[in-house]
Amino acid sequence: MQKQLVMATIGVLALVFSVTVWAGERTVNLKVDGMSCAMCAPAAKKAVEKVNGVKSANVEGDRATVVADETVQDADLVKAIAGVGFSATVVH
Ligand SMILES: [Cu+2]
Repeated sequence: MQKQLVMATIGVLALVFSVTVWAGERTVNLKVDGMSCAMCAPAAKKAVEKVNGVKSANVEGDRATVVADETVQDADLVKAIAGVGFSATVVH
């Protein structure tokens, strides 16, 4: 009985741990249109980094690479970029 309880506890902990890892971070790649000068990329980067749950954003050329919490929606990122005047589409 005692042993079963211990095994069950370990099982639950393992499950919680794996879910936590799964619900961790994800990387989203976006194509950003409308960036016409050297100041555009930093503006887009800054806008994306303001989104709640975004860990980091890198913009190079017309591509943005965003590392964010699993809870962050693609639409949140697109909306943030649209907010500073560019149009973004998620690249799969
Ligand atoms: Cu610009």
